[in-house]
Amino acid sequence: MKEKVLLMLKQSQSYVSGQEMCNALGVSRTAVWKVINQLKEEGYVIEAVSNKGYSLSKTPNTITEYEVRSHLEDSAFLDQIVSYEVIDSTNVKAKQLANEGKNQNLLVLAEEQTAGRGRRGRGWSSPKGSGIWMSLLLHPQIAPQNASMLTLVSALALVKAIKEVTQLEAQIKWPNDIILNGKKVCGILTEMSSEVDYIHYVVIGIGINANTTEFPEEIQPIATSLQLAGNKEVNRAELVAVIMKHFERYYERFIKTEDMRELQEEYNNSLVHKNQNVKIINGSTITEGIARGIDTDGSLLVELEEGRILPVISGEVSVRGMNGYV
Ligand code: BTX
Repeated sequence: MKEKVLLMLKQSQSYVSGQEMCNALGVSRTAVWKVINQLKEEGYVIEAVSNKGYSLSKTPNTITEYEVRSHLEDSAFLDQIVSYEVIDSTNVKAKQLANEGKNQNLLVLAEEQTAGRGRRGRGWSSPKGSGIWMSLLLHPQIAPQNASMLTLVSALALVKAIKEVTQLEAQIKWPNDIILNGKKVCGILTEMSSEVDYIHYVVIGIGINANTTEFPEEIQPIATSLQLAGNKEVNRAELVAVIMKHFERYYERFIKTEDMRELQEEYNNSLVHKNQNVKIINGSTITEGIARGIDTDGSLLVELEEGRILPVISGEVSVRGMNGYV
């Protein structure tokens, strides 16, 4: 009902009368009035003029299901979108929904996460209203050992979408960070439930500092946002929709071969460390070399001093620039 009222307001060039809404929706005037008030509480600015009706003059910058849907082009890719004001973690929610038997492509969105998760038990700062905290639940019929490449596929979609929406040229820090001006603007956490040879589901968690302007002290040196980098507020719902559009395209190309052969070149062109010295940190072992790009299996090819190429598999390693994070 709320969505329908909103749609009528958005589609109308001027005022929509209360009676028109009652007729179209088959409800009472009081019911329409209640929905209008709910929308106002959510940040929609709606003018009510007697004898004319209602008119929408401002849409809030939110990532609710209906705002995201209003930017999605016709696509059958996403079966369901669910959005929350506050949640512990969208990845946890997506996994829960999968375990409850949701076997569709589903997107979970949240305005705020109270226990946002990074890799290997680390946290992810997810303050209210400024970022995009979302998880995509998929059921790809691919070999489980190839699923980690979905992080790379997602990274490509993020770079492309950021460019389309903000004109900013972000880069990828293999395997799971998106970088702007040497700082982290997005992180990706891909999780999976599988048997040895069969995937039950994959959850791709994406955290984007969209309009964040202040970060907790401990991440200030390494974190930035799209707004800080571009000096412009980002329409978050639009960005989510554009990410999904590009993800769908890259995903289709990846699924055909279950490797990165079609996407390798584009990926390597966006690699922040391409042809740069890097440190590969594996526990207490540090290996230095020059990052040359990814291989078709998604590993990072690092040229060692003696000329040998070392394929680095994501998982336990961290990649760092020679003088710090990038
Ligand atoms: P990561 O382990 O590579 O990065 C986590 C590290 O990044 C933290 O230890 C901290 O140093 C830093 N960090 C924390 N918060 C931020 C932030 N907002 N911006 C920049 N740096 C930060 C990366 O893990 C994967 C993160 C995925 C987050 C998404 S949000 C939606 C989904 N749900 C969920 O719980 N996680 C994912």
